[in-house]
Amino acid sequence: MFSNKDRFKESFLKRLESMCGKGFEESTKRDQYHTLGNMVREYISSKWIETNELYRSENKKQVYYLSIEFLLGRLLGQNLLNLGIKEIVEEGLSELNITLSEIEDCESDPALGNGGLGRLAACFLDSLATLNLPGHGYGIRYKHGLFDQKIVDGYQVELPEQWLRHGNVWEVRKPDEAVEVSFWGRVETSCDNNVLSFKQVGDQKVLAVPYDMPVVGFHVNTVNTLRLWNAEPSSFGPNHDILSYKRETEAITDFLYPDDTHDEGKILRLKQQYFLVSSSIQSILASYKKENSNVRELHHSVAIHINDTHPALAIPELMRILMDVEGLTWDEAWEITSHTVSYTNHTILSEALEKWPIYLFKPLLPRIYMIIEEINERFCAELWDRYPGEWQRIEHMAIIAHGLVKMAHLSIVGSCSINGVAKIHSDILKNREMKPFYELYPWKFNNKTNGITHRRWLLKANPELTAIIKDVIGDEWIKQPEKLIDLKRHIYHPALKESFAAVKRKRKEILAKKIAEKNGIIVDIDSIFDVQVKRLHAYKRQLLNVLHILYLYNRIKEDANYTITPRTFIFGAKASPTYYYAKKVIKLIHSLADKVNNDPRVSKVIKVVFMENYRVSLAEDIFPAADVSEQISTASKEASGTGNMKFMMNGALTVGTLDGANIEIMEEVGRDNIFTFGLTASEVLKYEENGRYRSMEYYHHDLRIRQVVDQLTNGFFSEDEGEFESIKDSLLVQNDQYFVLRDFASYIEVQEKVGVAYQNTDKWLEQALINISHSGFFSSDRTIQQYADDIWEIGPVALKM
Ligand code: GL4
Repeated sequence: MFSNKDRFKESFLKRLESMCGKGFEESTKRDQYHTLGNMVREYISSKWIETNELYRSENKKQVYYLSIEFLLGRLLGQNLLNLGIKEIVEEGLSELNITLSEIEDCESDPALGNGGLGRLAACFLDSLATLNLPGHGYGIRYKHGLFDQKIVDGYQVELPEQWLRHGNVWEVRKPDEAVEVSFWGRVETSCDNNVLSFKQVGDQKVLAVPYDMPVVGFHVNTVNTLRLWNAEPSSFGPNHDILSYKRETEAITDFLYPDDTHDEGKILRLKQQYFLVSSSIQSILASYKKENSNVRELHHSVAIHINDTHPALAIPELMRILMDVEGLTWDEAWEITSHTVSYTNHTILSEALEKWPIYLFKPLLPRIYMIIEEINERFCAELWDRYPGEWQRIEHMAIIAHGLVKMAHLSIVGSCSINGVAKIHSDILKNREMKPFYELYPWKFNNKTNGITHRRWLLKANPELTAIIKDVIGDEWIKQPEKLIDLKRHIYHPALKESFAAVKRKRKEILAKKIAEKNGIIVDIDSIFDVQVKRLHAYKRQLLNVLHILYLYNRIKEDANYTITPRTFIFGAKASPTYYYAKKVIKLIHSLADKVNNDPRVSKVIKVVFMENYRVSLAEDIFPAADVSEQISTASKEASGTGNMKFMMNGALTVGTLDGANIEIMEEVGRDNIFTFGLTASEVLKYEENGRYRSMEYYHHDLRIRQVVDQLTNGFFSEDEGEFESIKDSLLVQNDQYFVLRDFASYIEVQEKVGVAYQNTDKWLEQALINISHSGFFSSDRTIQQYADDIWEIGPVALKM
């Protein structure tokens, strides 16, 4: 049905009639989306089945990537691209007078993740399949993904996200593979022939039903699986109060928690975590046992990766099944578990380190708690042998201490590998945050710098740029992204610069049109599109950006001769619904936008735009249109960042601190092709240690700072004067935890350089092209190959094309 455009058109029209019961003329765009989606899914099925059969027959090692979030984004366009049938479909549709993008816009944008951590998991799935690696995702099928953001009078309002409202063409429900997950109850211990056995009794059972989604590799036959679990009442549920049992059960997979940088100390969140882990481990073992008789060999055939600590209960759960179900001894089970599980740490922010109070944990998961207690006792005994008398060290490293279960410690002790997500982050883990663990297990620690899939973030999001690159260096780079470096030889060719400038301009026009439609703001295509899109968080310092704009406003107002390269400042960010400060910053951005955009003189040279409901599909419109990428976190706080890579790949220049992967971007492109500023990570960490930073001094000594900080509360904004007082307090009363004022002068200075640099169009274009040439390193194909080689020890298993 996809062999040529005529066959496609014919099947499409036939299918539309049979599926929707109407002819093409009466059909809606959604009917057309459903028809095409179903055709594509069907086309995928045979490859999907073959891949699974091949994995079974080859019986090579496979990896299972457990993640509480998969921020997938829309799948139709990506699947068409990866299957190599996008052009045929486009041609066929155009003869029916429809465009693919109109149809794509009918697909909901599954937001089963918060931000970087969840999006990374989605990029990894794409790379695993493309590299023909046997690797599958396990996650949760949240009924409602991350909330939809509405802005009302400058304030964020959250609406429930409804991605399943019109069904999901990509998923296949597999009720036959459902498993039961136990909560509550108590553990009964019995002793037979000196062998202890444990049984959870009086527990409440929840049914976990898998929904499988195909993960299509790019131009290969591999189709891996993303298995998302749905919680449903079990037929072994209670026989009284059925309604509340049903409600409680279904609540487990109702909502995604809307924050990833906060430890959410709620019992429902712990239920979600165990639900994911228990169902996944049961499913992994069932599929292993189909082909293998000896569970003692599990770690030779299976790698289980935990994406941050949210799935850390995989460790005690695997122990439980190996001992209580398979009958292994503790030592046997531990040997297998600790060689099967590997762990990625994604943040050093202390508020994100998960710690569960025992009083919540133990009643909900009594057998799991027992196992963790035993792991802890044995671990502490080991420490005691190694560090006799060092009570403090042992207390600090223990898995259970002060009434809390520390998930990061459990993850380190029970894994064979612990990695950070950028060089500097991995170094901070080794030398500071997790130093005692590094001293104990130096071989476990390693770095895997994050990556992004260039198939979504370049090929799909920016087909215009893709075409230019292909014209100049062919298409080998698509399979081997490091070959993008071949572009570098051509950056001085006027023709390349011209065509890149034309594409950038075109994409800026497209974005400007959206901004005009959605925000009613007319922006200047010739201005610098300066973009900060990411979750709203104090450490990411959207406030620094805002204060700089306010400073520019003041300069323009005060000095009639002040000249500046015109700029459009574009923001996109969701704030966690309970994060008061973050929501205030969103309001502040809107108030600033009102001031700037409505001032006749200022708005001639700068504009401020906040794009509502930032999400994957919107990101695909934003990155290709950006000139400047704002990566301005307080050094040491952003573990890696991945937006930075998406901007670079689309030819934006970075304004950034020496934080996360910005450092590696600088190493790739060279100091001259990135704008860095601010404190270094070690300077920040030193300040934090010695407590010598006084934000008040910067406020008093720098008039520019005093003016913008005072404007937060002196009636400059038309709001009530108390509106932004808490923001001012964070800077002065709370001594500016994220060093906004400390980095302010340096930020102004580097931004001036950006303005000047943009005037030299030729050089700017060369620099943008240098960024693109070096972006191959940041493909998630490179990252995944490193995980496969160094951590999982898996190799490709490929069907012939
Ligand atoms: C994050 C980091 O904050 C971010 O820097 C990183 O790029 C991402 C993926 O590794 O993980 N950690 C958490 S928590 N959320 C993130 O986005």
